[in-house]
Amino acid sequence: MARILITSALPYINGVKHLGNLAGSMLPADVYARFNRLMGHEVLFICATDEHGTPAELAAAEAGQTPAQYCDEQHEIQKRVGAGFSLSFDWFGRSSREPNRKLTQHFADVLEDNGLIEERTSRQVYSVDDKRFLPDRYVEGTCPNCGYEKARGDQCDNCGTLLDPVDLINPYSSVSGSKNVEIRDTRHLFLLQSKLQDRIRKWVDARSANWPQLTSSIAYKWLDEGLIDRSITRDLSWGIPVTRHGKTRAGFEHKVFYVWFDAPVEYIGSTVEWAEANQQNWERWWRTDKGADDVAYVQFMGKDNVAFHTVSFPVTILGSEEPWKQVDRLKAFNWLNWYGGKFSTSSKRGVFMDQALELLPSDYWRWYLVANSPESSDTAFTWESFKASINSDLNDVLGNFVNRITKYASAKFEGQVPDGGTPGEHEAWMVQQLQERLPQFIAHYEAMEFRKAAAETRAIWAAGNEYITKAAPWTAYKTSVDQAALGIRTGLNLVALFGIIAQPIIPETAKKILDALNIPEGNRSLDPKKIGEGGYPALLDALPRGLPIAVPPQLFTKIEDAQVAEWKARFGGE
Ligand code: B3M
Ligand code: ZN
Repeated sequence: MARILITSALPYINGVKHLGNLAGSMLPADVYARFNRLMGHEVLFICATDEHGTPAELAAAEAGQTPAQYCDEQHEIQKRVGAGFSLSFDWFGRSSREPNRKLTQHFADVLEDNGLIEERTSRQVYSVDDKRFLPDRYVEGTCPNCGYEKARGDQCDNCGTLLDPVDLINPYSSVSGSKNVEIRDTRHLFLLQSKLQDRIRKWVDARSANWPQLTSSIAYKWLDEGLIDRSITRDLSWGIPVTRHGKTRAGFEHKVFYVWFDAPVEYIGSTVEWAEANQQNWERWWRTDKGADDVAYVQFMGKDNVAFHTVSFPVTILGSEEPWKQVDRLKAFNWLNWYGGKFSTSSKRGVFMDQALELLPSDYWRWYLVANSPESSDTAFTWESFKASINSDLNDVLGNFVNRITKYASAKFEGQVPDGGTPGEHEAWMVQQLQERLPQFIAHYEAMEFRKAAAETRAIWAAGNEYITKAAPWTAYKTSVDQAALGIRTGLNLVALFGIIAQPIIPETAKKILDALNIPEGNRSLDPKKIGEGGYPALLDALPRGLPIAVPPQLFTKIEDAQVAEWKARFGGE
């Protein structure tokens, strides 16, 4: 049994996330956590809301709330929506809580002790009309790289370049719109990343063999460009106060740590929250001197977050010279687009997580988003492919099979797993299919190839359909009840297996199936040993004869053209 620590990129607090955000970090992380639990491993799955920084302040101001009120409310909303999608976090924390504050201040202290932080005077955009400095998104203007006119101070949304607000052309305040801005001097803490350039490269070299191409190419692009010292404090009031050895740092009374400095620390902070709430030990997951050296740590995120996790956060961790657990495998995702373009809150393009749950059960979305995961390239959500995938994969291939077999068992075999019959060539064929496909299914998950894992899941369901067509118990019943019993018994065993392998992606449906078959909680995992060696008895004859079974409640309903037309009008299409 392995110990696996899984973190998803922390959803930012400023509003409910869209399906693209879900598909690119939280959902695959959840599927991977569920898969590993299915294999009997010890899993700790951690997430949190990322609550600091200018976007939170701006969103709170727009909502007419203080940042603290706004974050309290939005955290609850995101937590509820995450639960609605069956995201099985062991803990969903908040970067604004005490553990993250303490840890972040601790890292700043040790980094400074190690000569990696220094105070510097830097030039910042100052708004004369707003009487304040304008960090990050508080200032907008024209991107010096691509000419996009609404680039934010910290990053251009058009070309993706990370920016320094003073580099913007024609800057203006996003608080008031005022163009009456000037560049003034202000003191900030700088993390001397350039000093760790060689160490970070060696660290990446040692790990990148375990990383998908997308991850390592981004890491090397950053290293090749050269690491520059960066400011890790901001002129803001909402955030983690800047201290030195426990006391407010002189001259930094109105400053806080930069959100990207504290956000990754919350992976640890959230684990501390979990440990405190559950009388657990967080150090055995995070301190290699306290048992964490046998943990496999896997991170999930969209491609825009990769540089922060392969370069910036490692600077914090390695620079601390403390025995922190570091990431082993990092799975990054491309974009899920909405038809040809981007999801957009302002122009009501695309479905957001809360809206999705109002339309259909979470498993429909989970299935589609995993089966079409933006793994090797950007992909597009379309209602047409969504409908096709749900109606075919879930309704026809899985739902109908489960329904047909359980109904027939209820009607003809007193709602029990029937006895009788001798396995023959059809059963042998099915065993062979499973012996071929189940190891593939496991291998795809272990490689974190989610599309392939979903395709293999479907292929196993489809093979079951083919088996039942060959065995045709309904026809056999007319001449031999024993022969029919064999087909239905094998079919019921397939239903159970289908439910078991469906758990990572469609957990609600899987539960309905396994509950209907009275499979005890302890028997819902997958044992790789049984696959290779067990043959027919282990794979297709595991349910006790006479076990009472029920017809599960209807698993899926087909999506109609009329619904697609309505949703297209409401959420946008091509
Ligand atoms: N909150 C994701 C984003 O808003 C960011 C991830 C933090 S992970 C430590 O782009
Ligand atoms: Zn740009």
